Amino acid sequence: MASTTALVYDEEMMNYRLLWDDPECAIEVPERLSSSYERLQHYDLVQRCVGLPVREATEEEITLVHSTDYLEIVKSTQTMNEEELKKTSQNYVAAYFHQNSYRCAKLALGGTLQLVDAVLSGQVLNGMALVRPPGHHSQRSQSNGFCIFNNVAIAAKYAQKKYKLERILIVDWDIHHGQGIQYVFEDDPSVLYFSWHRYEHGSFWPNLGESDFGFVGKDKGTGFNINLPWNKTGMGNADYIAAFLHVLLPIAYEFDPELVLVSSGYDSGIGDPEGCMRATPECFSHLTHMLMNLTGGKLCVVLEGGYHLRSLAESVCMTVRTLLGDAVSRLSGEMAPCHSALESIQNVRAAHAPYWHCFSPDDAHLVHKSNTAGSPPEPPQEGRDASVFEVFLETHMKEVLNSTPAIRTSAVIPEGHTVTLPAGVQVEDQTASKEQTDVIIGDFSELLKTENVLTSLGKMLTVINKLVNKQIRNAIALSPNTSLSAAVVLQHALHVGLQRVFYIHIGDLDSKPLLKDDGKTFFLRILGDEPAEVINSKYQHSLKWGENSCEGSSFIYVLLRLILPIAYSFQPDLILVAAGSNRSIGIQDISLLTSMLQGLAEGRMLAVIPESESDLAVTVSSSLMGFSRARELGPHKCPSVDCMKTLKVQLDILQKEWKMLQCSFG
Ligand code: X5A
Ligand code: ZN
Repeated sequence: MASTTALVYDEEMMNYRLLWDDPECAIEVPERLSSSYERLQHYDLVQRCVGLPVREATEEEITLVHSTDYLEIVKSTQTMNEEELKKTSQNYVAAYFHQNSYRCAKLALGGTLQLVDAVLSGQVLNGMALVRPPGHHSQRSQSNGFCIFNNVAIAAKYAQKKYKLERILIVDWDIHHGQGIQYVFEDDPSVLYFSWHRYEHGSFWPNLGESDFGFVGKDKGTGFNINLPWNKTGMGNADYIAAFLHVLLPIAYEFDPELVLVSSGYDSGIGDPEGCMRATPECFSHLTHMLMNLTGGKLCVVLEGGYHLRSLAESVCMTVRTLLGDAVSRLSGEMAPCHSALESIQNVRAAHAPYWHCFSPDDAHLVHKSNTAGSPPEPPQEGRDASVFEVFLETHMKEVLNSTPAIRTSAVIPEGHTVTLPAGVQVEDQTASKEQTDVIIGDFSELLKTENVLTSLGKMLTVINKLVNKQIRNAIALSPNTSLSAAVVLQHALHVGLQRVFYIHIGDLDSKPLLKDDGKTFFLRILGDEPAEVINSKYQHSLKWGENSCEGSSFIYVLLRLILPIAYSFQPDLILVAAGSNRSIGIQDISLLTSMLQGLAEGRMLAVIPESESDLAVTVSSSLMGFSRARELGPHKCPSVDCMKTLKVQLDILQKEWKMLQCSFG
């Protein structure tokens, strides 16, 4: 399967601009495209992508969404003088036309469709279209909010028609509500539309009642339109990640799309004069990564807004890097969603509880209006000028953009053992120095009986050293005793200076890990239904997720609602996943776990797998290589009511410590 990334760009889309004075439209400038493209070149990202030419969209394609009357009006702007252009523009809200607008709008749409074709024909895995004019505000017979043709809405119609797709997800992370997309699909259950947007209780543009959380779609499309209004400015990384984990992703996995389209506006990023939000560029890596595990990775990202040129360009680069499979950078800032974000998240979950199994009836109580009295103070507004953010981003990106290791995945395979791992996995044959192995032998002498075990442990230590030095990104180790190996590895990782290790053990433990409650390790054990000794403390948690009490393939809910939020709160610099016998979750779920967790710790992960389990080893290593992107499993089942109740009890306890678990403020 193709694992390449397409990039659609043509500087011809810079050939139109605002000709008269209009402060509202002045921010939508041609340089939005060139500065993004130049930044992509600066990071050597352009050459790593498959360049796709744009083309003009046909009239037939345009009229998949727009009326012929409107098409004729747009067409007629080609020959208008400035006076006439201005007059035509004034018939619409926040719109402007230029003699080249029609041509550029056809290229923007055609470019978007080129990307859809490349992804759905299997020529590439995913891609991004850098286009203008944007699309998500335009409507059947109206230009609106700088948008002329609705690129993403038409792309969805086109994909349905040409490739007979039955379920398409549109994720609109632009800071404005894409009301144009909502109107096209509001009664259509085959297209799930998610949008978050600056709303401020309706006082922010486009000031529509139907942008609020209570609008969930209509007729057959009821439940398939998700609006997450932000009622305060200053939303940041934690708020966006929480929105994905607690609202979008549970529904998205339940919906099980065949294609994901992103209305990718970067006016939701820091420094943008429209959005006034605070998400830093690497946040878009995380958002992108979280969508790459749906649909087997088929993801088309299409530019919408974004008006702070530097912020826009850096965020575009973070998106493209992630599409290419580079390691996801660590998120900066305190990982706790703000009060107002939690209020919005709770409201949208409540509004959608009747339509989606992933939300329990417990979620169904509404908050209605915000009760500002007594709520904690919000962070101060960023009322500073654009150059302040320029300076911030200059230093910030240097800290964030760490190099991706040259080798993606290493494997430690015991002597005399044969297993065929996916192409590209590098077998480790170097054992750690005597000094290093001696330290370990000291601590674990009783357990280290055979030469074989010692050699293979020595190689695991080498692998940890290489992970720390960024020579490799992740690794798999086959082991005769996974608990012991994990304990040794953990000890060594902390010894060589890692600060926080997130350790997940699935199934039986042959030997107890030596854990200190010093905050350097978070230990999560996933057990089945059988009785077992359970110790829970701040940094140790046992999760019962058995096959009897919790049906198969519903594990995604635990992953989204419990494991990832704790991991995001804990901010590990290594992820250790070990599997023992008597596991209660299947191979596909383990692969989903390792795929999603690669968004943390800069992708630094070691998976320790029992040596006898070749199938598991192959699946996990292909997840580590970035090949398997879940979604060959069919729709995710929903856990039983009992199971959800058990989960809820655990969440209530844990969320006092781990703020990213919160999805309500009550
Ligand atoms: C595509 C986009 C914004 C329009 C704002 C009008 N449009 N005030 O971001
Ligand atoms: Zn926007």
